[in-house]
Amino acid sequence: MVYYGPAMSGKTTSLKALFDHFGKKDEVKSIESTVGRTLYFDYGVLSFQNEKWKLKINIYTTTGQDFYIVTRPTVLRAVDGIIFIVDSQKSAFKRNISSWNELTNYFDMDSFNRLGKVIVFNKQDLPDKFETAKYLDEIGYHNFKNIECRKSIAISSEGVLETFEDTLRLILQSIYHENLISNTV
Ligand SMILES: Nc1nc2c(ncn2[C@@H]2O[C@H](COP(=O)(O)OP(=O)(O)OP(=O)(O)O)[C@@H](O)[C@H]2O)c(=O)[nH]1
Ligand SMILES: [Mg+2]
Repeated sequence: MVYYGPAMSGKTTSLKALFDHFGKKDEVKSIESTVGRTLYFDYGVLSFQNEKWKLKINIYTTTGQDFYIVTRPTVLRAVDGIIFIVDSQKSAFKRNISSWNELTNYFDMDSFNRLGKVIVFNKQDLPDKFETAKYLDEIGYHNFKNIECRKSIAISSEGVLETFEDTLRLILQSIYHENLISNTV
């Protein structure tokens, strides 16, 4: 799973809040500048298991800073699910659009549709937010498959776990439909 989105939208905060929920905040590895901006990525692993199965999920963020744009396709290699963190402030509207267009350009339509994707309107605690519908119209949301959206406040962990669960469900549904998981009893 990869957290993607424009600079400063809350990707690192979301990933850290997720790991904090599972008591694993200390296990997140970050490559950061001295002022706390993501240089390359943040990375962590979450594992879940019962008697029958074991699931290991590698989770990354990308850097939103254009100076480091070359690092983004590397992080996207072999991705199964994308959590797209939108900065909901009006002032960030255009940057959210460019970031989405950049993301879709890394894939052909079939591969992109196969990925589980959740668009997250973060920073809901702030005033001066744009309408989510306006953003979704602009990116042609209804043309994409395996996609959902929700809202979050990453600084207080609101919506972060739910987003993770939605993304995981979309990924597993997609894998199931591709017959990569067999329905054995
Ligand atoms: N008010 C508010 N601030 C937030 C929220 N989520 C993140 N922030 C703040 O936004 C700033 C950027 O957050 P980061 O998580 O570092 O953003 P990022 O997307 O990882 O940024 P880059 O790695 O530089 O692209 C920080 O000051 C966060 O505290 C939120 O839900 N509400
Ligand atoms: Mg970051």
